[in-house]
Amino acid sequence: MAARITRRSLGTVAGLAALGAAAGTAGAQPDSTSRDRTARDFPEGFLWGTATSSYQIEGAVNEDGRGPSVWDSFSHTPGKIRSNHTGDVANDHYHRFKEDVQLMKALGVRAYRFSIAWPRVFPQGTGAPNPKGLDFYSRLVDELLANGIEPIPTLYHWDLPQALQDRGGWESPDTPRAFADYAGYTAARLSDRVGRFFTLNEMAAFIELGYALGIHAPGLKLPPARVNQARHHAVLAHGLGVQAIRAAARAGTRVGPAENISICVPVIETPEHIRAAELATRETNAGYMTVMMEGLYTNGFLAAAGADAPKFTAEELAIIASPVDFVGVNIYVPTRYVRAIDGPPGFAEVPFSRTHPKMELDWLRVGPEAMYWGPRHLSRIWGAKEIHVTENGCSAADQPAPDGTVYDTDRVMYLRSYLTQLQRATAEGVPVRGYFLWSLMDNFEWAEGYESRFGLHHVDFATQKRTPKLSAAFYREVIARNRVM
Ligand code: PNW
Repeated sequence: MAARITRRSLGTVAGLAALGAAAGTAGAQPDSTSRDRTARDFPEGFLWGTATSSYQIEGAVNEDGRGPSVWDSFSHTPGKIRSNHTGDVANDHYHRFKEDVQLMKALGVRAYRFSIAWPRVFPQGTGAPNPKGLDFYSRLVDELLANGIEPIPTLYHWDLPQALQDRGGWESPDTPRAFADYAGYTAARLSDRVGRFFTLNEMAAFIELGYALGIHAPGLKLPPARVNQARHHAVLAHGLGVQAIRAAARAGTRVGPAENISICVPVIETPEHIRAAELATRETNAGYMTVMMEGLYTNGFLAAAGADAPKFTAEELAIIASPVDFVGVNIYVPTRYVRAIDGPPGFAEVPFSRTHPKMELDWLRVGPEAMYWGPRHLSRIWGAKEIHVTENGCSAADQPAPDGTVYDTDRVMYLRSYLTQLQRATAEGVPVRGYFLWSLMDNFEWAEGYESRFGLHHVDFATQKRTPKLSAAFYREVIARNRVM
């Protein structure tokens, strides 16, 4: 019998424990008879996971031979990060990873997406490897496997070795090659236990925010031609990385990107607006997903760039479009709503209403249907055969109640509405196979420091105490029952 949850018990920590107990007992049985199946069920074997990244949680920035990254430099530059926070200690995950694996186990996740810090493996970016750095990830992999959780590393989540930045960073044509060498080296040493790798996380974000807007590391505001070249090097790194991993890792190792696509949502779901949304999605991702899937820069992209277009060769385009085993996409927002228009380009943007709901950050506009249209566009526009939602989640103004628990009803509402749309995609046959909730716990939210909280677990950064929020109890139920709850 599931623990009985009363209105009174919900108001206490014991109440949250009771919610957990329900997931651990009767509630843990997925409904299996067809009579019980409803429009809320996910396909059998759906891969439920959670996600984090190295610089956001590890800390231990000077330990075991790790070299500095662009994020160390950036966060130590006064005025770049809210309250001048840094990732020096972060969640101290480097020392507490076993405890954190137990948090995952309690959630019931089947997979964990984490990232490997390049400057731990190659402190100078290239040259001599640092075996102690890779050893940390090897121990993490073992701990996950011992707890029945599949480790799925991302090879680059923005912490570029500072030594490579000093030689031009993503503006340098040598950086994609250096990434491929590091990716091949790392995959070769983990692929006895790791079967899937993601290459780079959100090329669109680290290039636009770091090289054009200057609000992320390395803090540059470059003119368009140089941004376009850096962007080209990022997608080239992805392609070279795919090839290097295939060449170096155990046969059968699977690999794909973890990109943040611009999702254009049809303002009304009529055939003509849907068509417009597809055209708009292809065009607005031209520098990233489109070139990776098609091996070409669209005419629209090249025309808009004009003399600022990146320099590239046909051979590079073929590398960028190296076949992948799956496509990972981070989905937070409907990037834009679009409608059909007569004449080129066939779509027009519909502005957001001033009162369009958003979560705790300005860019976090709520639009659950992005979770349906994102995967569906990948499948319809580019024929993606296996899709993973590599991130989804939100920050909220979490306030621990007097009992210490965070009752993040808004995050639960956000997740429930997005998962409902993801379920819709699976029910219509869109091949979405996995979902990784961002994030396991509150962490260093880049320029927002620790003040913006995305976790299923609240973290008290003074004591490093992790406490499950209401959303953790919610996600545990979703996973246990394999359905939207
Ligand atoms: C992603 N935007 O970043 C990253 O992959 C994570 O490291 C990060 O913590 C998470 O989402 C939450 O922000 C993004 O401005 C940063 O649209 C900015 C945007 C999107 C994603």
